[in-house]
Amino acid sequence: MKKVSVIIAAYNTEEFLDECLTSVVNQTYSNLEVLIINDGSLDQSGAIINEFAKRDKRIICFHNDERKGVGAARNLGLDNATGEFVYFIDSDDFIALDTIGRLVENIGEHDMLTGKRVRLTNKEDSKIGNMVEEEADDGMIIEEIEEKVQEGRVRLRRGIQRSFRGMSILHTLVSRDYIKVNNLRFSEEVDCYSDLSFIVPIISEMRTFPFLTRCYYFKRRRNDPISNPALMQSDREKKVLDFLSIYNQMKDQYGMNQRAGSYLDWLFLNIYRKQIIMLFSNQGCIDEFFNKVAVSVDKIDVSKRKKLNVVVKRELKLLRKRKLESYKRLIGLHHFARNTKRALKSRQKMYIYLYRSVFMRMPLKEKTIVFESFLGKNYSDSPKYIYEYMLEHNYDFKYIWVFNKTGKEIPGNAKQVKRFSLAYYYYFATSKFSVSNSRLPLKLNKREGNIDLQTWHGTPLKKLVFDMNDIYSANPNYKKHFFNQSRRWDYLISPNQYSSDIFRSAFKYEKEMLEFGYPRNDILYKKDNEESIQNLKESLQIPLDKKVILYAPTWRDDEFYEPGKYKFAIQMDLHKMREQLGDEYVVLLRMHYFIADEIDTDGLEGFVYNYSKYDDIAELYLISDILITDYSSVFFDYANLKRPILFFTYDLEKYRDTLRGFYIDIESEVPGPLVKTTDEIIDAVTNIEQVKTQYQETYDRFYDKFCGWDNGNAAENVVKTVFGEDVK
Ligand code: C2G
Repeated sequence: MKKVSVIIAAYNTEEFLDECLTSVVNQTYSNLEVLIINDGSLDQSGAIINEFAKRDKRIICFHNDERKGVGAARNLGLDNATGEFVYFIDSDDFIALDTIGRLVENIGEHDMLTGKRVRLTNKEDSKIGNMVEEEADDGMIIEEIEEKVQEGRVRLRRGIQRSFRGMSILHTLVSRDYIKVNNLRFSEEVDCYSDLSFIVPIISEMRTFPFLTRCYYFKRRRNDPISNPALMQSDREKKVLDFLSIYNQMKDQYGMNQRAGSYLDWLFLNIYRKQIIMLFSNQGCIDEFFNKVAVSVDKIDVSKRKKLNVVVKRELKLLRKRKLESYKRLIGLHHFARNTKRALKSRQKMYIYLYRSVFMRMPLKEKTIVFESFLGKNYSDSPKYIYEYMLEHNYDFKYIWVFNKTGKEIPGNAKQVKRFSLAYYYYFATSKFSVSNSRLPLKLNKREGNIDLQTWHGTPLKKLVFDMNDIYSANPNYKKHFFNQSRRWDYLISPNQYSSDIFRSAFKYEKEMLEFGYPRNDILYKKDNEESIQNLKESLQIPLDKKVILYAPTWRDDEFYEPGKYKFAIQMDLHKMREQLGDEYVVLLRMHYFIADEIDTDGLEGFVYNYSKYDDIAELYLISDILITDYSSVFFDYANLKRPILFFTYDLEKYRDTLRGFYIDIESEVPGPLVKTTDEIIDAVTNIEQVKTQYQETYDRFYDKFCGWDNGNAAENVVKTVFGEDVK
């Protein structure tokens, strides 16, 4: 049984190491030596590696005190490897259980053998766990059946066109003799593309690159390029500089070899189109980089690249002739042409084009404010109360409200614009102020002079953005986008000290925090009286002789049709509740604004009222005698009313432990019982006075911690701070 040296360089990958190392030590092929190089990690990676090493003698660890780079780390692994074969895996990836075994069995006389690298988005990770096992079992059965035709399953990929282009040293079993004879090493001068110095000599040597089907390596797409970027998520400048340096070096050394030369040129042109042009047109670093790029362009064999696009051809020519000014003009022209072409593709693209090239150049209107709440879904939340305070106090501003459906009946004479209409872009480009309770789309840019007031939309229970672990989020770009979008906030409203602390860490927010409580909760202090409540009940057509239970749950990250459209099925038996509570109570249903499912209330008329589409939940709080919720931030607001709250947490374990993680201990800190069944709900409602007494102390503590800043004046304080007292 031949020994395989598995080489793993690790730098700050504590979240993923366990999965990576588990997949290696549990390989069905056991004759391994696992060389792990902890390259000066600042997190718990070192400890995790040591833990594994304690349990498995095949693991050999190296700890660098300081980061030396992935090239040096892998070379250290190579220097210490003793196996017949070497296999590289990244510390944030993982492999199927039979991967190494199948590579060894099938490598035959070849010097190397590779298999399929599957790219994962974070969402898929949980599913893949099962798939790896299934694939492995399946793989082994087929192995037995196909033993005789094994050789046939090694496909030879021929020709540079298909084989070398996506080549990576990851997931490739290489004979160590071959590495020694050819003196293959990783570059230690660059961070990105350090494996080119390993790969290019191979390409110059080999005609074909053997590939084994059904042999899997899972490559993770990391989702936190801000606090913990993967190497290839480094900034574009660094990537380009590293590339140019290693490209030049390789081209000088191996350029005369036809295969290696052509591979390097192909790679250069790819990076030129995808990275360098972007660097020049978006970041405008032409002066700085022009000569460096030109030196590399000199090394390209253009005569061999017949299919080259005319535009790129012309650009390369100017680079070769060192005509900086003409090159700049050409890049500008191409940038313009590209944008115009894009603009003509759809109405939205045209609007964005006009937004960028016309509206953003118009003067900024000092006295205009754009308001938006819950992505244009309704007229509600803190933006509503800030707006109404300004109206009532005669502030001298022009107001714009963004809605998905315009024509809403709202006080004042605000102009209503449809979200993503031409007017929307116009007003966002030309208004000095914006007030919103969630992020603005990435395509809206901030201008000099713009002031953004971010109200946010709740005290966090569920972990947010940079406090969320890396694994369960819907979109791998979520953290990066969030970071960029939140850089434009100038003021952020915080409802309590607890939230201020979390916003600082979870949003990496460093600017001014407005610590006055939530404007959206002012109404809970100003209108908590019989008359207002009665009026509201009448306008909502709720029977005046019944008490009201409000059920307002949140959404589940893992149950969706598409981003922003989530599923929800009510888990309480409303018919049973009607039987047992119907004489005294009615139920208001209020789904989260992400929920797309229509709730079926057939046969429950007169008992269940669905107010999921109602604008402002604060008004529903006011008329409710009991709130039932789950992990939604609504209970932090509702607690201002000091009325009873039940937590219907039938899926607590999954929600807390798998999906999100909480900031507080829900079992001991929340001001009401956690109930899991309809019977428990009915029981708690029937004995609500007892529940109140039982939770009095917890409630008081909770109120002090989370509601202490709310007193009915938040809107006033916020408005005076941000807009001064500029009244008509
Ligand atoms: N909301 C509502 N109806 C619901 C749930 C929520 O109107 N059934 C409103 C409330 O104003 C609530 C806000 O939407 O405070 C945020 O809802 P959450 O359920 O807390 O969930 P999410 O939108 O993920 O925001 O820091 C807070 C977090 O960001 C939570």
